[in-house]
Amino acid sequence: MSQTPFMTLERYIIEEERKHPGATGALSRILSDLSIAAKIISREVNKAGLVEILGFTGDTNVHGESVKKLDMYAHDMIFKAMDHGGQLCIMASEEEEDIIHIPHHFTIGKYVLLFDPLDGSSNIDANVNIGTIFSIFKRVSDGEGPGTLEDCLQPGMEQVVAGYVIYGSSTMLVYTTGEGVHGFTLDPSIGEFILSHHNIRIPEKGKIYSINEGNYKYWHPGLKKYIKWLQEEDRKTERPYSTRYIGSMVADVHRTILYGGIFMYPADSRNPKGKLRLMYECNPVSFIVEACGGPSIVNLPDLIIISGPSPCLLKNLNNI
Ligand code: AHM
Ligand code: MG
Repeated sequence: MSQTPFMTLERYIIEEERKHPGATGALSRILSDLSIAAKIISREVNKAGLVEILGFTGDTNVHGESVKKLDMYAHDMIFKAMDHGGQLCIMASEEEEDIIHIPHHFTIGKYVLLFDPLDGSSNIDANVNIGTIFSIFKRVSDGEGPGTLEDCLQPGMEQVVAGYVIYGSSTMLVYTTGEGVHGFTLDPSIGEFILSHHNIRIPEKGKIYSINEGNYKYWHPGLKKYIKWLQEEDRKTERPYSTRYIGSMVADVHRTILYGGIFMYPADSRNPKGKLRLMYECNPVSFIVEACGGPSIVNLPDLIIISGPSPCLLKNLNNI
């Protein structure tokens, strides 16, 4: 019999809260509501192969009703799960241009939620991993009324919680409050997230690099040199590295955290502003990576994540 204590996400966050006597329980309630949205999205993602039969096409159905795409469904589901918990004053989503107010008949809280409902959504039809990313801040605007744009546009350093849900061979919720990163795997038979990865630490060294090499032609010459260097043979520095690129940031980052290595999404001459969004993608992922021991450099518009302190790699990166 395994000696590992059986711990659900709900129980884990309650026990964590007990360690902080001043805690109000607000963050626990937010995480708990988010986990409900994650379970519902996971259920629908698992049915994505039945898209023609069950909907989520983005087209109009035979009754003339428009059928939502899965990413819009995920957006709506998170909003519905979070709008009435009484802990949030404002939300913002990658799927909506404007900030999202809490309906006036619900209690307004002290926290701000930013989310990317379904990251990597171009992978849905191919049954490849996708994910939900979230980031929580304390409100900075005065009063107890609705939150403002100022609440949403806070620097990444002000995040109090960040996490992601990866919908893959199993569904996993990973989060941090800045003290340790913990992963919970969904057991669909009982509908609970169970603690499966306690205190994840990024390995000191990995052997995988992850970047969209189709953009090679447009890269900065320094970056081209660095990637070529990773591909060269050298026993001392355990090169060449292998390459893995899924094209779903949550999945690529999740692998980098577990196996080590490098993940990058740099800007290039064709896309000088880069692709990843600071508030919905780079900030939360960087908070998580740093909480599990890896440097994550958001040197806008680039995102670079490297496993453990590796002076050799850092030296080379500095030469870019
Ligand atoms: P999305 O939010 O529209 O899904 O785009 C973000 C995704 C990331 O998950 C991933 O790292 C990147 O886009 C992949 O882009 P590309 O296909 O250009 O490599
Ligand atoms: Mg995204």
